[in-house]
Amino acid sequence: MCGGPPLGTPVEPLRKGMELTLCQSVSAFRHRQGQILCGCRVRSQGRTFLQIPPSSSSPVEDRASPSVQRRGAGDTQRGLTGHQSIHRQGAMAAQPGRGEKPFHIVSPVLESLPLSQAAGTKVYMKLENVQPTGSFKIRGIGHLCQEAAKKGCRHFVCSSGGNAGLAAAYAAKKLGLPVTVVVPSTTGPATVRKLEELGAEVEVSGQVWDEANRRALELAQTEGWVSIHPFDHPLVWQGHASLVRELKDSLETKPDAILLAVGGGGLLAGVVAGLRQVGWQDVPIVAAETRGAHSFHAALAAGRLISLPDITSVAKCLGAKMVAARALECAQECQVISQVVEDAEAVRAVEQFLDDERMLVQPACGAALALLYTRRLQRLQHEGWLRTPLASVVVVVCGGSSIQVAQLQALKSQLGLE
Ligand code: PLV
Repeated sequence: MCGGPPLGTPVEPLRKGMELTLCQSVSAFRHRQGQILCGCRVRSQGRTFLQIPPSSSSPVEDRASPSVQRRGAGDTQRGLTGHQSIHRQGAMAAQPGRGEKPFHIVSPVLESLPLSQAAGTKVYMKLENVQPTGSFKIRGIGHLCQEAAKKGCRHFVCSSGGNAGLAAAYAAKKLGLPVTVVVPSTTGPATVRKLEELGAEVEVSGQVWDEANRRALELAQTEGWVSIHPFDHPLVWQGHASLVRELKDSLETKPDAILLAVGGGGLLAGVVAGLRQVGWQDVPIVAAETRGAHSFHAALAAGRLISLPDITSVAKCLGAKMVAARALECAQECQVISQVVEDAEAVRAVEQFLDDERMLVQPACGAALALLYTRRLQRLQHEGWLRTPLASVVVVVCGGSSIQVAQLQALKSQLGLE
């Protein structure tokens, strides 16, 4: 982590009525309405500045050291230990494929009229819900599994809220290797069944993902077993980065923002890696979480990694009590605007999206869609964090397989939405 000015150092207000303070360690700003907004670190005339959103006139000088300390690709990560580790030196430079076909598909990019109407700007959907196993996870997890197999892995073990496990099971089946998926008790029986149908051995351990992950790490001590982390690994980010390269290929112009959901931060890290690869690192990212699974928001507010006491949100697939350290680094490298939505907003967004686009996604994905349906973009524009007018934005429809119509109904009743 870089050293930053002490917490509370005043900076010039962006707009009348907003009280901003620099957070320690990360280039984040706080203001009254509970949002966290981050600026890019930029260099000018030999000095480092925090670039603040477009409508603000004066950049704020960052008195932190210009060299941001980053964890090297070879450092220890959660999910890979000792002899089970894949050697990750230079992993970020590796391109997926290298003569071998990845497991994900090039997903469609479609303009959505209902979402565009709701957001007041052209909205493109990157449809990751149509990937094998129903979410973006196959991009990064598939890539990590392929690389691990090349290095002689004999058995995968993956902790998961559901979707990472499904991706690992799918990849393992393709690679002809056994896989154990450890899920918390909140992962429903339908998902466990799908995992078993894909040939995975399923173990239920703990009530939240973090507890399941502890068990997976124990199992990963077994000779020949490799831990497939659901979000905290450079090869996972590298695999997810393909999503942005596809966007660059299919969109005529650079979008004015990318909207996505954050759980442990793997998707965020992948999108940031992809933005750098295609030269789009100035595209702001709006990162959505649900309240009760808002570990990224909490970390930005504190300027360090924070462990939430519990996961109380219904969006269990966003339920990592602590995000990956890389997620915080991403907020130093790009403009990342963190937004917390209520469970009810995420679930309503799931239902509205089903009506509008005839696709059923998990509340984890509903969190990103809720940004559009609840006029958050307009608010961010009004406050100067996003440009006005916006030409177009992309929402990553991250999908999720752990949802059925009956479950959506149950969630609505649970949240009093009927
Ligand atoms: N879900 C992980 C972690 O769960 C899993 O094991 O499936 N959208 C969907 C549909 C997801 O399944 C997830 C992650 C995310 C978004 C968030 O992605 P991340 O973790 O890369 O930020 C506990």
